[in-house]
Amino acid sequence: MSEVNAGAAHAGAQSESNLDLIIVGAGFAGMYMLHRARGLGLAARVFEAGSGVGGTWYWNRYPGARCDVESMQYSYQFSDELAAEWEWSERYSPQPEILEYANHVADRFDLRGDMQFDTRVERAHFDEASGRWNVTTSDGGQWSAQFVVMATGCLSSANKPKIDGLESFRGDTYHTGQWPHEGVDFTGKRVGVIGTGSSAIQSIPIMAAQADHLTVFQRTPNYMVPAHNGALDQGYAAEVKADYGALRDRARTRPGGIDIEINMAPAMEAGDAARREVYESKWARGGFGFMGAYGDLMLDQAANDTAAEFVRGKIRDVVDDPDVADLLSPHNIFGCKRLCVDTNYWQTYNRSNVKLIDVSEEPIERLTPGGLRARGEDFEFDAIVFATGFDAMTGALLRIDIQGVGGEKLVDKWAEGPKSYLGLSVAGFPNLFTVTGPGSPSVLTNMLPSIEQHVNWISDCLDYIRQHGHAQINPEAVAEEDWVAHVRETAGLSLRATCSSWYVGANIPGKPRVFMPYMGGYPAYLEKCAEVVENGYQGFALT
Ligand code: N01
Repeated sequence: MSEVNAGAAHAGAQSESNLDLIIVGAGFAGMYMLHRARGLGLAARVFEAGSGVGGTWYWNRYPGARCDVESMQYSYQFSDELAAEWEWSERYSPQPEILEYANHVADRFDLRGDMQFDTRVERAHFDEASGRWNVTTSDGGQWSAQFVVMATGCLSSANKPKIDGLESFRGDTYHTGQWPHEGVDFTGKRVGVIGTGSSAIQSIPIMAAQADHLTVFQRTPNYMVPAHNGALDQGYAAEVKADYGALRDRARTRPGGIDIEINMAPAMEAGDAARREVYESKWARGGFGFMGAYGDLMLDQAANDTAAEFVRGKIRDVVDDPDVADLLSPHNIFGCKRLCVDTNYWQTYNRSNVKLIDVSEEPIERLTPGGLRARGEDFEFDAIVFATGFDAMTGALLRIDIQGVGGEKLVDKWAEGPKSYLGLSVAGFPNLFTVTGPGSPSVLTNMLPSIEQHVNWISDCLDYIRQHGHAQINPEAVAEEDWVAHVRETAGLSLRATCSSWYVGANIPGKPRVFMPYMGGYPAYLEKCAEVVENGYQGFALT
C-alpha cells in the first residue's frame, strides 16, 4: 500500500481513485475483511450505512434480541488473544453484549480509521477500460477501487409489507430490524405485533410484560425449541477456552457448522418410547441441538412428523386455552422455516393481556388511523411492531445499483433467482466478492465462522492475484452454471426447500422462488472451496 493512498483513506476524503478495495458494510464480515486487507497491505475503505460497527447487532435492538447460537460458538476465531480475553456472560449472548464485542474488536484492531459511517453505497459500476469499480455513496462521494467486497449481510434489508393504509396510522410503527437506539417504552400502551418469526418470538414475551395489551397477528405458526438461557457456566467456558480449536474443529465437521451432537440412527427405527426419550433429553438441553436428535429429520417425512408432533404436544402442555394452543401449532414441516429458540413464548399466551389473531386465511386488510383492520374487525393500537423479517440474502445486494461487464445489471442477471459461483462471486462481475452470498451455506450455518471462512478465502485470493501479477478474477460462466445446478440439486434432497419460507424468497411478493443457500452441508462446502484453490482457482478466469 502506498503511503499516499493510505493517508487519503484515513483523511476521510470524499473521493479517491487509488483504493485497492472497497468494503460495503461494517458488520462482522466488513470488520474482519478490513483487518485482513490491511494485513495484505491493501488500501481499503469500508462504507457503512449505520453510525457504528456491528451490522445485524447494530440494527436489531428489539427487546429480547439475542443470538440463538451459543456464546462459546459465536465469536471470531482469527485471534487467539481476542478469544482468550473476551468473556461472555450468558449461554446465549444478548444483543447489547454482542454489539459491545463488535465495538471491542473495532477498537482492539483499530479498525475505525478506514471506516466511513452514515454512508450507504448506492452504486457500483465496473469500468472495463480501467478494470476498476466506480462506487457512488449516499453523501455524493465518488470512489474507485480494483476490488469490491459486499459484506452487506444476509438479513439486513428490512421487509415492511405494503399493507394498505400504512401511512394513515397515527400511532408509532417499528420494525424489529430497525429498532430505535434509545429503546421503546410500551408501558400503558396497546401494541399490535405483525409476524411470528424469530424476532417476534424473542420480543413478544418482553413486550407483553410491559404493554397494557398486546395483540399478535400470526400468518404462520412456527416451531420452537426452548433456549434454557441463563448465566454462562464459567467452568465450561474455561474448558472450551483451554482448547478452543477442538470445539471449532468439531463444528467444521457438522452440516450447520455448529458443534452439536447428531444421532445418525434413523428416527423411524426407534420405538415410540425410545424416540420420545431422545426428544425429551434434547428438549431438556435446549437450543438447536434438538435438530441432532436424529440425522434424518430433514430428509424423511415420517421422521419429521414425529418431531413435529412432539413439539405440538409441548404447546398443548403449556398453553391453557386449547383453541389458542391449536392456533399456535404448526402443521408444516418441522425445521422447514428457520427453527426458533424461545424463552417463554407459548406461555405468554396464557397472559390475560395477550391475544392471538390468525391472519392465515384473510390477510390484514389495512392499517387505519387508530390501528389495524383484520378479519372484519377493527383493532385500536398506540403502536404497531412489524416483526416481518427481511428480503433475505439478495435484498441488500440488489438495492445497490451493481453493474458488471457490458453494463449488465445484477438485478437483471438475478431476475429469476441468484446465480453465483460458490456464493462468493458472480460471472460478469469481476473482482467483486460477496461474503456469505446466495449459493453458499451462510444462513444454514453458524454465521460468524462462515463469514470468517469467506473472508479468509477472499483475502487469500486477493493475495494470490497480486502475487501472480493478475489484474482480474472472474468466475467462468460454465463453473457458475454448474454450481447453481448443484445448489438446486442439493436443495431438492432436503424437506427444507419445500415450504414457503424466506429461504425461498416466499415472504417477498414477486421474488423468484429459489432455495438460496447451499444445502450440501458445511464440510462439503469447505472442501469445495479448498479444492478450487488447490487447483489454481479452478472455475475462475484470471487475467
Ligand atoms: O423474520 P421472519 P424474523 N402479514 O421472516 C410474518 C434471523 N434471526 O425477523 O411466516 C402478516 O422469520 C411472517 O409470516 P409468514 C433468523 O435466521 C435470528 O423473525 O411469512 N404476517 C413471519 O411470521 C430468522 O429466521 C435471530 O407467513 C407477515 C414474520 O412476519 C431471520 O433472522 C433472531 C406479513 C417474519 O418472520 C428472520 O427472522 C432474529 C404480512 N404481510 C432473527 N409479512 C437469532 O439469532 C411477514 N409476516 C436469535
